[in-house]
Amino acid sequence: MKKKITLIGAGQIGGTLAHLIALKELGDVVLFDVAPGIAKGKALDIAQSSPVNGFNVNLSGTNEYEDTKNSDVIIITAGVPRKPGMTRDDLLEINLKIIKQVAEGIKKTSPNAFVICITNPLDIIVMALQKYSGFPKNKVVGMAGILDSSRFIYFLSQELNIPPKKIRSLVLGGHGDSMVAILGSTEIEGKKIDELVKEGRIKKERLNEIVERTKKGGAEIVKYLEKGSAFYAPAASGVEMAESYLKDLKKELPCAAYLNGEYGFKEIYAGVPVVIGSKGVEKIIELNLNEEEKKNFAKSIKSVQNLLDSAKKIDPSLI
Ligand code: TXD
Repeated sequence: MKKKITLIGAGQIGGTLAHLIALKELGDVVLFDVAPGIAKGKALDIAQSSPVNGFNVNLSGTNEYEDTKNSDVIIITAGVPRKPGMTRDDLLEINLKIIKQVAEGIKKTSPNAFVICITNPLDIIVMALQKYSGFPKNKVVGMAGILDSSRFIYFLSQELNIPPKKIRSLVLGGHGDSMVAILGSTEIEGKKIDELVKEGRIKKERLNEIVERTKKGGAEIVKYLEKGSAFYAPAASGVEMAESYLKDLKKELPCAAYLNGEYGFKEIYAGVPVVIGSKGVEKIIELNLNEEEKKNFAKSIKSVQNLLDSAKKIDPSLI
């Protein structure tokens, strides 16, 4: 039985998600957008490439939730990007309203779906989505950590001239300037990064510069594009999560997941390593963080909490 994957938001990331999912033949794709022309146009355009790339999945576009019913996976990118002069709180207010609308739509039509949220400010929007939809907490997860970790690994691979696949690392915590690169778990060809520092292959100062560049990874792309934000790497990251669920791969992936005491925090979503399989978020992996990592992780959670407090002022039903 072919799987059904609904993409709520057919913009830059939504369109790229649809293309990648079609090329990997993960399932039939329904693109949903309040601007129906975008959804229908992108679905048809990608579908017309099927003879070239040989994939055999159906793609359609709509602005009716009825057309998305009984989806196995829903990936949400619906929202507005931050415009010049817009504060994070302005963006939060607008995207909270949008995600409430989306939650209403999907809970009526696909109550058993695995839901991957991408819309920013990610850590809060994914939390609001879970509350508004009432979906089980292990079936609602945020995409950010895979992207942040991928950016960090890419920068390290460029610096050390080593293929990205030979580098393992994790960037955890909130999806913002307070994100935490877990250097204690960073390995280059099986060697801990600290050993490379000791060997003089990379200076500590240079490593710290790469960590800072990762934190600003999204802003760097925005600066180049001028209009819009990153979408290829975010889409690739979302597809990895969807594939792990659909194929029960039980991959260990850094995602924004609901903490219920793990890492010492409760009732908050934050970027942590999780196992994603056919049951959704099947396990939260608790790493042995060193003292500095613990401190930075706690700081990152605090920044998420602060934004959550703003969200609760905007919509008291989130309390
Ligand atoms: O790592 C991450 N999580 C981030 C997330 C990485 C990059 C981008 N990040 C955020 O994803 C970004 O700040 C946005 O909040 C989302 C989507 O980014 P994208 O670049 O795809 O934005 P677009 O191109 O503006 O697309 C958003 C679409 C657009 O077509 C709107 O018409 C549609 O969302 N939209 C809606 N669809 C359905 N329902 C409603 N209510 C709605 N409102 C807008």
